[in-house]
Amino acid sequence: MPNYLTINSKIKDVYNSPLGRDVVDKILLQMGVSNKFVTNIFVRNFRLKTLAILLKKHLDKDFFDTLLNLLNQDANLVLTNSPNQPITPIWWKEAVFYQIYPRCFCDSNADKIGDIAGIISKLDYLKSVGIDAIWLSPIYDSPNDDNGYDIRNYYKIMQEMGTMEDFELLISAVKAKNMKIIIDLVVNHTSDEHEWFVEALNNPSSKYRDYYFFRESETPPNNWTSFFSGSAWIYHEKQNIWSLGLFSKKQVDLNWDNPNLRNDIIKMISWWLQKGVDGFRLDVINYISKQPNLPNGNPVIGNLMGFFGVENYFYGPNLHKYLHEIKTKAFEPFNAFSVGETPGIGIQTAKLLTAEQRKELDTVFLFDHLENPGKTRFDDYKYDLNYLKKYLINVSEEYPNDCWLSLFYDNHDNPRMVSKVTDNPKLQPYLAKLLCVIQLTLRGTPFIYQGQELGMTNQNFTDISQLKDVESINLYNELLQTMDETAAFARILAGTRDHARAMIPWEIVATLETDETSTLNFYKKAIAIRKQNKPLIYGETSFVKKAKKNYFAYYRFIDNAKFFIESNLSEQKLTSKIPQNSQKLLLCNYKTPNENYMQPYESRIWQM
Ligand code: TEU
Ligand code: CA
Repeated sequence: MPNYLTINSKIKDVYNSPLGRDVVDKILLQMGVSNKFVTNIFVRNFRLKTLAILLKKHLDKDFFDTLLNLLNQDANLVLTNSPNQPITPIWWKEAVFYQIYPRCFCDSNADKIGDIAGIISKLDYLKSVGIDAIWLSPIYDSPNDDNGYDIRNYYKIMQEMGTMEDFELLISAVKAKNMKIIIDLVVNHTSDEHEWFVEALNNPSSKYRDYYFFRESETPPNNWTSFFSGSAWIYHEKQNIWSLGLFSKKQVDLNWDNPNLRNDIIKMISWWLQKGVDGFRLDVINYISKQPNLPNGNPVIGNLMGFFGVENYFYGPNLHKYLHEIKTKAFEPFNAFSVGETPGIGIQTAKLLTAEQRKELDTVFLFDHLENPGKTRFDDYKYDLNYLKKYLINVSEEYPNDCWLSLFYDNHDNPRMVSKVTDNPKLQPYLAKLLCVIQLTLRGTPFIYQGQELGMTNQNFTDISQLKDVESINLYNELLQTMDETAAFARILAGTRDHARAMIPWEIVATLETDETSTLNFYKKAIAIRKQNKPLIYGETSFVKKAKKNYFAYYRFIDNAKFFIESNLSEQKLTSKIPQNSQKLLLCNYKTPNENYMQPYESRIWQM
């Protein structure tokens, strides 16, 4: 019997279902409230009905209907996690990945745009750092409204980046160095210049018409909002019709409920695998299944999340089915690796998306550690690393052996983590190394974002004209309706994606390579240590002194091979004795550890 939740269910019943727990945790995180609130014995036994009466001023009936409808979607889903099975060893669990955002990685022909030839010229460098696999952000043909995340032709290379020949050269150069390469797969939407869309828009009887969401209506067909400001609906004047686009006005969402679309996507994936890529990073892949008939978003949820409509597509009714289909029909025949970008997904549903036996995704990028509770990317605040510690302990302890974590702090969509934590330039290099230690010694695949290994920090933008990103520019214009230019710019500055989209300063790398104390050399050492010691990859993790503020420490071990990793998360000295039974200090971001305390952002790897 499926376990349906109703208005008579108790909070604890909701919290006991994977999706229910993720949704409740997400709401609390968004409000900046601890989840102790729900685990509290008194609240646990509240019925939803009681909650509805108590909170009727804030939460209407529609809120509970929406919530129950969403939660009951998974009622028939059988949990198969078997936490104690041994880990299946495989290359992508052992690999250190490196994300390249091609536009600003390396420019080979002085047109100020990074390109494929530039990437090829830096493979020796990446190899010297210890990188095993590359994830390439989009290099497909695109009008670049969103730097390539708006694809015009899945089978062509963007002119500015080079040719298909260059790309094939890149694949063989990567293979020759015994490395792997995965590419971005952007299939939640295409560019409005993609031939499918052009045809669909202009010819209502085209077979591509149903590849997208078209609606005739006086006003936007529903209240969904775009991640890049305004309505999620794009009006096409000439045809007097609307199409759905959750991102920019030139990115149109695909209708995955159409089996022909799915077949075309599967064909395209297989074509790239045939060419020799080793797998994919799947852009906003959890958004591909939309609630039928695209119902209005609940306003309470919309206001809480900052976007209207999300509950209708962040974990849609056919998500598992469609992922299973691409896994079995496209990825599996090539043993291809898949990492899903899944904004809004929590730990419990991530386990459903990545449990080995369920055959959906190999791993996912989760985002709940990128901001402190109650904060969003555009808030100007100092990130507290004690929250990162809490999050990493929780997710590490929750993940069973048949799921695998990905570990990252930086990517092309976020300001640099180092800058979020401190703006003290003297301490930033220590912090960069501390973050490096944590990323390379926990269980999970590390994804290093270009420049992170150089200790890169945020840019010193002083004027809106310096920003290029469509999200920043749209948001700035939206903010001007309610605040002055100075206030609007301050908000944009806190969160703009352009911080991570600065050219890599190759001219300083030679100096960093010869400087023994550089962040770059520290990364090289940390990666080498991880590779030489299997317990750091597959070993058990046991966290210690969890309650000690500003202190993050854990053992990684297989049998008697044991490592101890400890970090001071604060800018102050922290009282701490050198661990007993420590055999050897493998790595530390200070010259010599003090017997009685740790220095600001000090981090150490001990062999026990
Ligand atoms: O990002 C998806 C996404 O939802 C966010 O993580 C992103 O930070 C965005 O700014 C939301 O406010 C992916 C890509 O990584 C991003 O570069 C693209 O712009 C986006 O999808 C659309 O393809
Ligand atoms: Ca170039």
